[in-house]
Amino acid sequence: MLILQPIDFVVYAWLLVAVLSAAYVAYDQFRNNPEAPVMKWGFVLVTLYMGPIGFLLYVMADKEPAPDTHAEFVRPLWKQGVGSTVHCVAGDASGIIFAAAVTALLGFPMWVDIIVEYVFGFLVGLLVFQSLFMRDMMGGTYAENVRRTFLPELLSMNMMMAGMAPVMILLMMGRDMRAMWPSEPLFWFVMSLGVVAGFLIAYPINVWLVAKGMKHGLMTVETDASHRSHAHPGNQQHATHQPKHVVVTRSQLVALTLFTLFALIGGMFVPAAFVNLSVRAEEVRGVIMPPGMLMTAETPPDAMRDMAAADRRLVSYTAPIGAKGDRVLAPRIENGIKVFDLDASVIRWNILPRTQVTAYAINRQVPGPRLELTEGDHVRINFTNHLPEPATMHWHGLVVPNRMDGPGFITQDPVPPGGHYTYEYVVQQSGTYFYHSHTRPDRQQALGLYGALIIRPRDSAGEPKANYEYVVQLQEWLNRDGQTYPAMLMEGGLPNFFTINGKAWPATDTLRMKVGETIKLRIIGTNNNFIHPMHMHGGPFTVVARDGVPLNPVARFEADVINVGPGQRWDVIWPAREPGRWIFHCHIPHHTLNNNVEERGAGGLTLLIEVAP
Ligand SMILES: [Cu+2]
Repeated sequence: MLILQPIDFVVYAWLLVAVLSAAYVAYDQFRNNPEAPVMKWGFVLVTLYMGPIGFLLYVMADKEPAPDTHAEFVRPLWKQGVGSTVHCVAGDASGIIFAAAVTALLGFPMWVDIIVEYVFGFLVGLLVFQSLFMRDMMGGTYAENVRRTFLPELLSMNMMMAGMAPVMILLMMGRDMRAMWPSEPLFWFVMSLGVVAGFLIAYPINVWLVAKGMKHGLMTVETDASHRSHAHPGNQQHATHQPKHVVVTRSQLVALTLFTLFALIGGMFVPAAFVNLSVRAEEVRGVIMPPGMLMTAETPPDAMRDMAAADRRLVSYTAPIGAKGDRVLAPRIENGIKVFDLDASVIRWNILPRTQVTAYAINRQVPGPRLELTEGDHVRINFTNHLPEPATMHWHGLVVPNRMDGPGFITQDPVPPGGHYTYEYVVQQSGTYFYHSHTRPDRQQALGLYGALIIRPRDSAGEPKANYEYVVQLQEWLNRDGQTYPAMLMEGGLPNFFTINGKAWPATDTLRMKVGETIKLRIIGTNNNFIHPMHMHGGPFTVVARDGVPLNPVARFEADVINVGPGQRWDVIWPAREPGRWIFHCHIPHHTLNNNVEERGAGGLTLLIEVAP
């Protein structure tokens, strides 16, 4: 049992208490309490559904406090109302919960679920719990009991569903849609909360029905041997056969029926204004949405899956805290072809010593491995997809045969989970490039599917030289409460962590050089959302290439800020002029914080260059 959300502690505790409470109530009812069998079963089921609340109701309203005091103890009207509601909830909720589980598994849209749940709850309540069980006590034929209990059952069920439906709909289709799927404990917790709401809403009308003799509350089974098998209503005044002074008028019943129908329709259909009831449980099973995402009645399930957290239950590897991405991947040479194997999977990755993200990674690192190539190379890249969704790889900026280009559904079928695709081409260019997923890149690239392609020219004579070289890959992350969502520049999707080569300051690399030496930074906009104005302290750099293409000597220019847009690459050469600690950082200050916290003077997109004299 993996704890994915703080609520999970509550869920597991609640379900455990519910099972233990129900076990106790079952033991005590059948062992000690002189209650009618139908009510014994009712309390056991209701305690299973309502956990500690069911246990509380049992002890306060039905459990005999001392021998031979049951009839007296259960006489007050409020307790009789509890008994009547328990009876109703036991039948109706059993039907509703069963129908909810089955309709979810059968793949019906949510609006069909709700209607099936009502019908099923009503039928189980009427045909099983009211008519069948009560016949034993009230006598008469089954048909007579169905007729007699139809109206009270209808009124009670309407109120029950009026309370249960909005709670189920709004919580099942809220942020954490694990609640949509019956194999998730959260589903049962939400059902539980729905039953509690239904119980509260249905309680007043049950009190009235009991007071008017139209329903039964608690009963005491007489200990006198001659009456042993007969149950009697705890409150004799509220027997089935109405005493003469209790008058229920036709207009009261019509008004009540209309009122409960109105409440029912409101409870079932008002939530439709807020959530998309055409969603089927299997389309969104297990997804957890970022806090603050706008979800309306029009939000399609595809959009929900797109923005959902990477599923931590699918993590196949946890990288060591100090692991680094962008490792150079050595090729196999087969018949003169450079062969690389790229494997995408879900991993846990530290962007800071204390901060882990759930990442879509290539070869278990973020960024993915660096492919160092030379102009003219014939390369073959075997891509294997171990992600839970289809993916493809795109070679950003390279001239390749169209079917090697990678946009999913456009040049190729996306590689399904567990599938493979072989990309093969001759490298015709040189410079700074990168690769990234081109199937749902808004999601997959944001979760980490990218890596550098560094291509040397066949003839490097004309290339501007530097003493050192360093690749800078930018990334934005949305990581909250242990969940990693794909960062998107929209409501609920804004990033709170930022990384250079998979690490946030102060975990980013420290570069070391001496005064008079130069370093070439190959800056890559591997991020999805922001244009990052990358700024160098300690004097300007010279921009020598853009998007992999060298600038003519006359076109090179000096600057100390370069705007790096998503997908853009800049090669810059910086001379170390003065000794000391010089930083290279994004000039949007929020991007140099870690979840809005400054650590050791910065955060996020900050790199330190230590220059020795
Ligand atoms: Cu920035």
